[in-house]
Amino acid sequence: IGATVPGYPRIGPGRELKRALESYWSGASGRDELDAAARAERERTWRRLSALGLDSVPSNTFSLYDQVLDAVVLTGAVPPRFASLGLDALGTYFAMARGTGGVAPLELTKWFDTNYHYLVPEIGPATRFHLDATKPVHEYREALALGVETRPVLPGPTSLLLLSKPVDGAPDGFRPIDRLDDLLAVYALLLTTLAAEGVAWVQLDEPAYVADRTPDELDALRRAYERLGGLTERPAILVSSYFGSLGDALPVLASSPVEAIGLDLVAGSLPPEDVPGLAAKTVVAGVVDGRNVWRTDLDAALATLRAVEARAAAVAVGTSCSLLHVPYDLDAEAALDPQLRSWLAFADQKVAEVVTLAAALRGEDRSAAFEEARAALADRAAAPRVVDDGVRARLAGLTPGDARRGPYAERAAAQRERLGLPPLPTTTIGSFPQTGDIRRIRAAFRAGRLDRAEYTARMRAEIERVIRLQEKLGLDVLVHGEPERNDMVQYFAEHLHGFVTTEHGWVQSYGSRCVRPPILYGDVSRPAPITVEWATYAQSLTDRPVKGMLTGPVTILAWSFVRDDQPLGDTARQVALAIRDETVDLEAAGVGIVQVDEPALRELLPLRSRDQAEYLDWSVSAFRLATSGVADATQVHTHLCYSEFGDVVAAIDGLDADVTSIEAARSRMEIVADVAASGFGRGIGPGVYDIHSPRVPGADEVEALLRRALDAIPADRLWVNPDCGLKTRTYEQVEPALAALVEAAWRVR
Ligand code: THG
Ligand code: ZN
Repeated sequence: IGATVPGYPRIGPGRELKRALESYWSGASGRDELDAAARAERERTWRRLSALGLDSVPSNTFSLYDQVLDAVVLTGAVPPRFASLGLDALGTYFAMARGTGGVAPLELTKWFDTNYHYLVPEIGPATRFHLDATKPVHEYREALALGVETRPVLPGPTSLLLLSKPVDGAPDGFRPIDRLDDLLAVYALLLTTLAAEGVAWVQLDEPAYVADRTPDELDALRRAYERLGGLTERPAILVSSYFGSLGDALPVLASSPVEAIGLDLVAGSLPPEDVPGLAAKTVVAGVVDGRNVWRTDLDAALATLRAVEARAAAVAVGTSCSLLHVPYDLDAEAALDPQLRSWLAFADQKVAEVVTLAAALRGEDRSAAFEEARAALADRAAAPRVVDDGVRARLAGLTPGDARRGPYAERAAAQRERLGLPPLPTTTIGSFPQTGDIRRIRAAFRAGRLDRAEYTARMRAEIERVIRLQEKLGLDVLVHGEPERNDMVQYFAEHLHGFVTTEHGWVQSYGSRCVRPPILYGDVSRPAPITVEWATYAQSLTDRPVKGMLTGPVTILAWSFVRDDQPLGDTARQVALAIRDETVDLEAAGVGIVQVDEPALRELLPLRSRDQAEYLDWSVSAFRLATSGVADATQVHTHLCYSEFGDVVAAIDGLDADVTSIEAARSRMEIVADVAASGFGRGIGPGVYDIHSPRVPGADEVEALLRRALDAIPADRLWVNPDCGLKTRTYEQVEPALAALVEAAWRVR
């Protein structure tokens, strides 16, 4: 295999695919334009990866929406509600991704601990699997016609089922993995088909096995690869893993008949020396970090490769995971300062590192590249701009008391006195709809077409409009609406020291949606107040309390590229201090409620349960450090945006926020009972309507949800709010929905 990567970005270096998709969906362009854009991106990728010198180039890593959705089509597991629409293949595909006229799309969920989201297949006892190998076969031929022999990449059968959910109405106890044998028949046919095409190697991804797995699930892995490995007509099989160590799954694969195993040696560790069967396998050693943007320590990576060589029949070199999670090319960042640039590697630079390492491993002289890497690493390690002695001293001087507030009962009494809110207070999560007008004003200001005074005046006019609307609707705790922010993490990163932002560093989040994660390279501090001016202006307009809105330290880390030269917990405490400064300044400016959102708290939870307690410890401490600088009478809110709380319910309590808002509408308030049963004893705002859907709820419906919530939560601790921020909705939807929310709260009061 030599030098390779498990995957590569596909949205296009200039987001060409995003534009082509959105244009196609809007009806502005047709099928031919979409196909041409997709073909161009595939061709560009294969030519680029060949030119950079990979020995084995992947194919089928392209997708019009999501690689797991592609596998639904591959295996025929299209749920009947889409199959029965009578659409063509592409129409059915996008219906599963985005829904259509009353038919709900597949559920979108987190791809392991990354910021990518995949579509969840729905598998039931009646799902009829059948092979549709059109896409991988077509891409293989397409690349071959360009002169590039490729290795098709596909989700492995066991991970595909473990990432699926049972169809609605499946019998109790049914698990998608129960259907493994039927699915294996399809994969067997797939491998035979690929062999007939002349495919030499196929890559089957089994990342589900870097998380804790039951003996039963390990046995499924064993059965899968005994069956597929035992086929007589098949390509050589590379089973790829990433985002951690395979643990008990490694001996299972090593003793199966597959030819090669891909290991993540960045998030995971070197395999033990005595794994039975490993000495007969090729190991594709993922020594170049596929998820972060730092230049690789080539000496350390080469040493790791030599250690793998001692344990395996052959070693190939790869990135730790697909490069989907990093931007394309550092060379596109013309404005990036040269010193920082010399420390970084984006996808194409990582491919070059892989090629260099493979050559060095073969004994070729690559000393110039190694020397350059050494010099850049030494420069980074010694760079004054990475270290801020003031921040270090401040952290060193912290005591446990600095992350503790007074007893909740005393805080609650002081806040009641100060805020004078009614029972079941009504509020929103923070953002109001981002109209085209707001986006244009921000863009004009960034481009220098609007001066600061004019920009401030326009933003203030928007804030005033949003405040008056909330007063008219009768909400109790108001927000300024966040018109000045694009992406919340990018907004804070732009205002903090220790971060740099990119111009073109887009990374796919889901479908055509991208984010541009900031790069956190040095000690973090806050040079000046960030949100105080907007919040105090909003408060000056009204007698009702206005919440100050901030993003928490864990979320800022989760949605940035973080430094790898110190423990994440240390970085979190630095960010926490910067946020803490902002909360204290908001309080001093007369803001009585501060909300610090942590929507990504669940996202960074380690995949292995043995690592989770340590994570929850530092993440919860960072939040508390960020929020404990204010007086008892200042009310601290937080918002967490997901509905799976099982693993973190104790941590929510540990955050010690006075009020926590959570997603609850889609589960019809079931989650509230779980939270109450955990002993949670502070204010809670279970979302009473689902903002992810354009549907407007009625007051009766919201009232019923509130009455259900009151079964578990006493009236003096229940808040009334939507599920999440209103940024993606329109005013036509938001106004009647909030009116219904306020009306329902009045009835229940
Ligand atoms: N910010 C960041 N990460 C996130 C979210 C976020 N990860 C989880 C979740 N929210 C992902 N959701 C989205 C939703 C919308 C968009 C991206 C991620 C989106 N992006 C614009 C686009 O692709 O057109 C670009 C936005 C911009 O101009 O900055 O719409 O909220 N960091
Ligand atoms: Zn949310």
